Amino acid sequence: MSAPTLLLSDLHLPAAPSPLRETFRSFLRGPARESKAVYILGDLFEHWIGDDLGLVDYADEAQELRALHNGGVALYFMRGNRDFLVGKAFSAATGVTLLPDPVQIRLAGVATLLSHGDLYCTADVAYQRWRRFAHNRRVQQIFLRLPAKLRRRIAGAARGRSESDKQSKPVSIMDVDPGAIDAAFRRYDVDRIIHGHTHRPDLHQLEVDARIVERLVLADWHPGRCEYLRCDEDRIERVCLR
Ligand code: LP5
Ligand code: MN
Repeated sequence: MSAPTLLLSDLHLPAAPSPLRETFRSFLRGPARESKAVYILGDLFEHWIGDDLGLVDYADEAQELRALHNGGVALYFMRGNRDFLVGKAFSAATGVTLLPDPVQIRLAGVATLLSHGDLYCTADVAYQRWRRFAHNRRVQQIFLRLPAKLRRRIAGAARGRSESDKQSKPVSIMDVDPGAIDAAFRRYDVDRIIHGHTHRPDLHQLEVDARIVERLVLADWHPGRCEYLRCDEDRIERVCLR
């Protein structure tokens, strides 16, 4: 039997030392080493405000990823809404291939669409407006040229604002929009979508144009629940690290 493919997202690893970071590194030294490919579907980091700073703050993880890549495991990273500024220097340092969002692959014999997931939260209009601004190339270039201290201050302000805004948003708008998901199934003609972001791990079966399709939501990590998805040729399972 061939080695499995592993998927994970929403670890939100802080820049300070933490048990979550240790768990991720032991994942890279353990199960990941026995796999053929690892897909990280965004929000690996609490936030990423430039490869120059991130590669220093997360030097240990970068080194472990590089060792895994050198050992022959294919590594893929899709940017999330916290780490959309991960760039080419990260890829060069770690050997990780950066993926567009969404991307189609064949996984466990099924035509699958991988996404971070925030794209499909279309009812969260304030977020989508922020997303368009923050994904603007020119805005990103200007931000990345700012001094480190100012970038950290802006990121802190954005995180603070996000946390306070979320308190007053209806929970439903922070989930994916059913219409946006249906449209993605049709547009990409896939039978399964795997995404993270919403922190609502689940498996949904739905009908699109008389086809039964699946939406699999990855779990976010927190102390006590750190899990990844293991995909073999004929089955998919969630595996808990601790
Ligand atoms: O991340 P999370 O889970 O808290 O909530 C998300 C949405 N929020 C975000 C914002 C990020 O957390 C901020 C990350 C900072 C990264 C560093 C980059 C710094 C700027 C770079 C510019 C190129 O993604 C949240 C969703 C929620 O998911 C569920 O889907 O609701 O959306 C919001 O909260 C958006 C707010 O409603 C509006 C925007 C707040 C930002 C205000 C900017 C402040 C100063 C910035 C100056 C450039
Ligand atoms: Mn996210």
